[in-house]
Amino acid sequence: MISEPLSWRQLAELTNFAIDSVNGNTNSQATLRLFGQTEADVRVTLFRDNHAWCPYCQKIWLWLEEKQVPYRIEKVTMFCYGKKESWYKQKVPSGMLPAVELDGQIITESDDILIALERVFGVLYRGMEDEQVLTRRRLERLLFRAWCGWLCDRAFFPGQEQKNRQQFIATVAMVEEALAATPGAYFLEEFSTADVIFTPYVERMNASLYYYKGYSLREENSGLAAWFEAMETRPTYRGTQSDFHTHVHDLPPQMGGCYSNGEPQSLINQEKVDRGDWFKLPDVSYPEPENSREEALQRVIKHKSNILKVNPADEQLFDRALRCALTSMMTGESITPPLGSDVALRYLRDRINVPRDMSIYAAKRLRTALEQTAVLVGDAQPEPLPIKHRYDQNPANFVCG
Ligand SMILES: N[C@@H](CCC(=O)N[C@@H](CS)C(=O)NCC(=O)O)C(=O)O
Repeated sequence: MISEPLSWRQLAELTNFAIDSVNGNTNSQATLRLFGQTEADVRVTLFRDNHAWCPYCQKIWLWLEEKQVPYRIEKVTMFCYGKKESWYKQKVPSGMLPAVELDGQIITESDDILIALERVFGVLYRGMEDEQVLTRRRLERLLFRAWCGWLCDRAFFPGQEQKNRQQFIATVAMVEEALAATPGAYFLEEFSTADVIFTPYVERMNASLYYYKGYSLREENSGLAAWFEAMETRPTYRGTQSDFHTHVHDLPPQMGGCYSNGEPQSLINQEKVDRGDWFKLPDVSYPEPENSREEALQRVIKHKSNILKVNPADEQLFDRALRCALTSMMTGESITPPLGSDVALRYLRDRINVPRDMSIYAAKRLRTALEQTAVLVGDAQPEPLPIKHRYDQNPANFVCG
């Protein structure tokens, strides 16, 4: 039984988590990816958003990782969470993401980017303009529109919510049919560009419909369930994969609003996503890696001074509270944090961003430790996360060497 939290030095001794960001598995921290090649082989720079929230960026990111094309990464701020870098506006005046620089030429629009990359590096099983891929691409856009039509509609008129839901479910049935038509779990006979195209929004649909509409895409559709499972066998996908909490709170500013239907199941799901148990959410199904706690600890230690700085609480009070939570995460011992630190701990709980900060299971461990420590001193909640912007996540606060 211990009553004092470990010091930062003692905590640091409990983790030796490290990744090879350049040649190891797909990860959100890399600024250079070589896949065993040399810097002289790099012909591509990917400009993507800082937080890994932009779905179109995820598409290009995943494709480059699957093809193991050596590339550099430049991270850019999205309008909804800070000021767009002027150097980027000089390259891409609209400021839109993603973009790539391929042999010195700037290309925008994710589909055009993939087509240009395919011409140089070859296709991912089948190309963007292949008839079978084109059919899947059209289906993905249909699903996207049905999703927006449900998620982003306030449904003022009687019956509108039900109509939107039915429209979405009818479109999902077409997706299920397409998946059932192939021998394996993917959209074509093998993993391909078609899977890359579906990934970003299907992941966001799974999270947002669960939370705002009480509808569990992954649990209610066997084809998509198998597809997610197959995707999660790929280290490339695992490296780009986000979680429910991150998505449901990054989407509103990007989508111009996401509207809850207020139904009992939605309220239950909202409680689970916001307050836990995060291990009971259908956002991941592969087994938890053994070192998820070490990963979470290492990531907090790395960004400790910025985490303390941006927290609204007194720095000393939060320093101790955070060490209580981390000690509890690593040792299993509950240690009561200072009175008044419950809001501060939950402020951080709400801002762990997957995969930007850490992988999905590490985030679940850290959120759980923060919540279990906070509850020892109170149930006060921080202000709800903003829905029109996410300036609270301005990357300028986290610039580090
Ligand atoms: N059609 C474009 C859409 C790209 C797009 O909408 N990008 C958004 C982010 S998801 C963007 O850059 N918005 C400007 C910003 O948020 O800064 C594509 O496929 O690349």
